[in-house]
Amino acid sequence: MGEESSVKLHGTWVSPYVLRAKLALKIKGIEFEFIEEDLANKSELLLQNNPVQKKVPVLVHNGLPIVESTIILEYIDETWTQPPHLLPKDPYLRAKHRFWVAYLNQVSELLGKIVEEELQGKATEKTMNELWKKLDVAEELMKAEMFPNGCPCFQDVKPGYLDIVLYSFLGTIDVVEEFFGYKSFNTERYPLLVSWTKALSQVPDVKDAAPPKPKLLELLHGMRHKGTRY
Ligand SMILES: N[C@@H](CCC(=O)N[C@@H](CS)C(=O)NCC(=O)O)C(=O)O
Repeated sequence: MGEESSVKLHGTWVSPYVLRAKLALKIKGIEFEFIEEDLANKSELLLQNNPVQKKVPVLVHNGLPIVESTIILEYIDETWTQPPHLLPKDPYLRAKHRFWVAYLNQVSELLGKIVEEELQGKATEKTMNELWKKLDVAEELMKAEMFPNGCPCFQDVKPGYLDIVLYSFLGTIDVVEEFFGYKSFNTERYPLLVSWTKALSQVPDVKDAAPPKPKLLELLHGMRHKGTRY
């Protein structure tokens, strides 16, 4: 399945959730058409394909829409069954990966909230502390549980489910921090998370799909001017 199938991805170049789907398709070597959406003026096709959330990403495979980035990643892995596999085979390991992905989703939402708060004035200390505390837990407990032997390396291994989700929001945190003028995501506090993110940023598929920093900074300036993300 998949060889002659039609694969379309509705998204925006800047969305971390869309980046997940893009990366999964690239890593699995699946050809796809990317449809850039304007979230301030959503297309009829997007509204038809995701009438519940009206959000991107939406993957349309042979005319069938699939929504929610993590569900899209699992769908891709289950539909195109050739290696590399995004999730491990072992059910217990799969469960662990899913658990940490669900946790990272909470962190990613907090980061989105901080950007929104910053654009409207200043992020509250409460939200900021919540973010750093959640990352502290990831640094300590995800490391102990998933990487007791050190940081993952991508010389011979392709990024998988957990890597994609982590990179989708931590990959641009340095740009966000630079723009808002702080530097808390550092090696001293987050040795695993920082080196893991850096290792991922060197992977060719990731380099290809990641939003360019200057374009991202320009967008943040425009958003600050408008006071909102969309
Ligand atoms: N939980 C969703 C989140 C998707 C999401 O928040 N997408 C944003 C772009 S980053 C969006 O489409 N926003 C449009 C809106 O909220 O109207 C996922 O993982 O796919």
